Amino acid sequence: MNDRTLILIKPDAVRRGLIGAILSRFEGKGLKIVKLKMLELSEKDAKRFYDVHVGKPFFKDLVSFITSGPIVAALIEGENAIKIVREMIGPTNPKEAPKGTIRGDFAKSITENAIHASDSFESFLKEYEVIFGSNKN
Ligand code: FUP
Repeated sequence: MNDRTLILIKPDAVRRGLIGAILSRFEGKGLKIVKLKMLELSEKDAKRFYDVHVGKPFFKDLVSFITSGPIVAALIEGENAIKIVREMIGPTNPKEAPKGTIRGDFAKSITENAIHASDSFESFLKEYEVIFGSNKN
């Protein structure tokens, strides 16, 4: 089955010139990039995107970081895409992320951790709507 997932290359990774290096990992793994967009998230969309974290101590810093500059969003397709891409990005905290994972190789801190990827089909649907929904260009 061809599954889909959504990744965001976060502002820290865009600022450090890592767009190509990160996207090429997905292509190298045989996954297809089927939609691609560079954008700046509004505060409203950032809060919708991360609504599961509302009320957590890191929420304010998370929203302020993700809106701090351009991001790159990609819709990625392939068998078991959600699971495979989560494995490729590694754990949230880069200190726990092994070398060879995207966060292990590129992330600087738990907030500035280079990349996001959907962790379930339900998250994917919500995140896709925020980034590529019908009211977006
Ligand atoms: P992940 O799905 O791996 O991106 O992790 P979470 O959904 O748990 O967290 C989303 C984002 O919140 C992380 F990418 C970074 C931020 N975060 C913190 O800043 N501190 C924390 O303790 C946990 C998450």
